Amino acid sequence: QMSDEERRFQERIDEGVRIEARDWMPEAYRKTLVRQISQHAHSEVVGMLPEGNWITRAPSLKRKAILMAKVQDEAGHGLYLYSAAETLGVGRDKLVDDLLSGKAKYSSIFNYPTLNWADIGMIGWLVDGSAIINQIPLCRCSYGPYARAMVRVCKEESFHQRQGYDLLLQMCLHGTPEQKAMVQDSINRWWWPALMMFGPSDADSTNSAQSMQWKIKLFSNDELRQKMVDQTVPQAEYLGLTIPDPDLRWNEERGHYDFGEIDWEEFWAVIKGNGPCNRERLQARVQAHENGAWFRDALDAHAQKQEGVRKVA
Ligand code: FAQ
Repeated sequence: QMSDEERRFQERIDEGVRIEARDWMPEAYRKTLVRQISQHAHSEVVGMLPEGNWITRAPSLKRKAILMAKVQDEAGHGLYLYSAAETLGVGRDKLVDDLLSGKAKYSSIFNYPTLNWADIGMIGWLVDGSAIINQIPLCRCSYGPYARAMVRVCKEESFHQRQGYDLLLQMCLHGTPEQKAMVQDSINRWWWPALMMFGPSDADSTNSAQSMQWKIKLFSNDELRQKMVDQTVPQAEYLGLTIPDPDLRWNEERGHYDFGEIDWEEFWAVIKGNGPCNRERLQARVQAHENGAWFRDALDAHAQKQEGVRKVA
């Protein structure tokens, strides 16, 4: 049973009005946004780790500069997103604590290792590619601060995706047979995890119905996943790669590619903390936080000193 306020709120959403930080909103709307935006922010921050792993081993100065710029963009995305979450009345310290204690989720994809240089291109192509498909609709979602943050994030992700594809083009079309084999090995490992980024199937997506009613989500998990497959298969063909799915085929009737069943057991295991790199990723973040303690202390000390100066004046 909706209260009058809730009914009025839903009407505004249905009319396409953007909700702003000071507007009245149901507590559950606030909560689901804090959950999704903070998870998204954590994904950007943890997402720096698999790529950061290759900065020191990039094969040329040019590739190294590109990779460093991309990783820095991701730090920036994390910061915009934490700021968007803060407009909902939750402190950044609390959000970071929830990540470090293992309470908050971040995208499953960042719990897989980057084993070869082609993985860097594969992340740009498949992971940023999927991220864009998921995030373009978020630019039109009902919560203003989140929607606006997404506009800039999406522009930067498009550049990330292109650099990934460019890296793979170089290896596949102009590389040695060994380099091409490296790319095939990489897609064999990243294809299915990339499809899992879109979340559980619609039937198992507990948050979807409400999030779609509130226009936080504009498309379902399965709709976006299908879009990713349809868009990516021709690109894989151009690279001369084989997608590791024997059930993948064009369905003339549907006008879409059919594809095989995702290993949902693997998906849920990764989400529950048991993926190949979950422990390593979290440990790296905890260590980074501990190593930064002196800086936070110095900021506090400085703020207190300024406060004292102001009182005297
Ligand atoms: N990983 O009911 P639903 C990037 C959880 S892109 C982990 O369908 P929802 C860019 C879900 O939270 C990646 N957990 O959930 C980059 C829920 O659990 P909860 C980040 C997942 O929220 C590129 C439960 O399963 N992008 O970082 C995943 O309606 C390269 C049930 O699922 C975003 O976060 C998963 N894959 O839909 C950076 C986009 N899927 O919270 C560096 C914004 C589901 O109830 C390098 N987020 N779960 O305990 C979204 O669009 C949505 O949150 C979905 C999930 C679509 C991810």
